[in-house]
Amino acid sequence: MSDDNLWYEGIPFPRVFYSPEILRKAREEFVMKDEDVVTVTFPKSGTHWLMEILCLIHSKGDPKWVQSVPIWDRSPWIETDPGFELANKKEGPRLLTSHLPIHLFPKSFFSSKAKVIYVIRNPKDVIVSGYFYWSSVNFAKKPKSVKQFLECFLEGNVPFGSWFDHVRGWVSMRERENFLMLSYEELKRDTEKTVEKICQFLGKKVEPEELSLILKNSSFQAMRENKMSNFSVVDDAYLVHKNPLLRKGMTGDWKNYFTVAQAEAFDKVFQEKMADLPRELFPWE
Ligand code: PPS
Repeated sequence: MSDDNLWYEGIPFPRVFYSPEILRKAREEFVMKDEDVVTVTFPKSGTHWLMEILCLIHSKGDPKWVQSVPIWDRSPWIETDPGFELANKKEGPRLLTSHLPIHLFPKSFFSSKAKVIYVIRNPKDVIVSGYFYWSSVNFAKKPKSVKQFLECFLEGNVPFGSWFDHVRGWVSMRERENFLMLSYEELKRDTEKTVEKICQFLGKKVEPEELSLILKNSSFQAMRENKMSNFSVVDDAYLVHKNPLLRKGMTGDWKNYFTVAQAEAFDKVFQEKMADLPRELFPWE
């Protein structure tokens, strides 16, 4: 099992499930359809949570689908080797997923009416979540410590590259009608209101009892227990620790891992790189 990253166009990718050929095809050849709904995130920002919510909105809260089909088959990753093939085979309105930065995203999206929902999360929590995740799987280079992962993160030397570039790129889409930007923090703070916002964006009406089923079946606890969403069906060869995905599911866990000096240094870089963007885009402390 490789313990390194794959580099493509100057960006590190996990070595397992990714190839230059499919990354090129995802951008140049993937045909986005007007009815597609795509979850897009920088890793560890709440991707799987949104995927589960979208699947449950689709099934009107009925958990049968989310409990019988692996999450990556319900909403395939456009840029992975298996996901690209599966997404191409899917008929009808598709749920799709991507961690791609905007400049590597399928070109066909930009002339389509397909909808993208982009989730951002406090990057300090993304770092902590990422440190534990990449240490627990055999997909990519393993970080040695939170400190080292933080340094690599600031250099953009982590899977999918620079968080700052990823966010800047996607945030530039925020005025588009077919683009919705959400934060992990708002999903946590008021899940019900955020799910209603998603339904409105999708033009879907859900009844109150359907909404409560969506909330119940996409909760942290329900997802942790759902073998189709909690990585139980991932081959053991890829895992160092069981259940690397649903770790804590909280906001502000960075406070347990960052030193005061590290937090201050991070805030300084954040200020320098993101100063020109409205602060309200980043709803965390
Ligand atoms: S990945 O592998 O990049 O796609 O990971 P991603 O799904 O983006 O992020 C994983 C983190 O999201 C948390 N998570 C949830 N939080 C609250 N509620 C629900 N239902 C939920 N599902 C996933 C998960 O616990 C990871 O965060 P950490 O901080 O590591 O716990």
